[in-house]
Amino acid sequence: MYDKFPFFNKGKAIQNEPTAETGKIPQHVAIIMDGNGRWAQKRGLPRIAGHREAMKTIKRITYEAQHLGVKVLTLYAFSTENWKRPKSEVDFLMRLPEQFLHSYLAELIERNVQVRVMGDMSRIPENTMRAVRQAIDRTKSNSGLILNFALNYGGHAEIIHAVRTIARKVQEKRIAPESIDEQLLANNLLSPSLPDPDLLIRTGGEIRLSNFMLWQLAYTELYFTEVFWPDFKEEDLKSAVYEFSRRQRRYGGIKDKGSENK
Ligand code: V0D
Repeated sequence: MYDKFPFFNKGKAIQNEPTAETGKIPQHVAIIMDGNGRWAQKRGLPRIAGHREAMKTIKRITYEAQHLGVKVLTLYAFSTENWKRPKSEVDFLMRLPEQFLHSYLAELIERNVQVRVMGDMSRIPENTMRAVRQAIDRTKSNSGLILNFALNYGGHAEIIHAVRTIARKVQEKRIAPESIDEQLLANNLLSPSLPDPDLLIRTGGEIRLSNFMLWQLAYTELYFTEVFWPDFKEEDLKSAVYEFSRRQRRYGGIKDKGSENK
């Protein structure tokens, strides 16, 4: 690994090492954590064993991202489509936020991580919400990495929600239709205060976005890997970040992001 990717030379500063300052480390990494059920089935375990293992990966990857200088990590934990799964699996999944926070919140606080959530919270069970709200509250003034969980999240639903909010303001004549632009729409999404993801990682071998952050991913570098999420290691995150920095370097000075189609 260190031979293939000299940037990550066991912390030794070498030329061209990507840093948060030179812009080669993605500020915002979003991850579709896929392959948990298949990871378990491959081992003859129930799917839920994969979800449990997935939480350990979240913890490890959060700290590695922080170590690399990533500022925001958004994780797709539950999509609006996931309600179609068997009730027993949905019930199990809904207990994971509580379990995750019970196991790791103290350590996240110690490491100055700020927990956030984006999605439609109206269908999330009350005890789950209580744990989530407490985590958000207890980490809200932390200044380290933002760990943003997409929970009951859907990209279409997010855009529809933004459009409704804007339509209401137009109806009330508080804004003119002509003043609706990209910035205004972005400001009404569920991630108004976050930069767009620089890098999207999808584990588990599927090569699609599955309704994740459709607006925000317009210019994001996409990275797909066959590795199942429970098997995704610190080295795999480094590989993705290395690939990102390589693509950025090739673009360097020629184009900036978003200029291709303008
Ligand atoms: C299962 C892989 C952490 C994806 C990761 C309810 C599917 C493990 C959380 C979590 C899930 C959410 C909010 C929060 C703290 C933790 C989580 C769900 C599923 C869906 F504030 N893992 N995790 N939430 N899985």
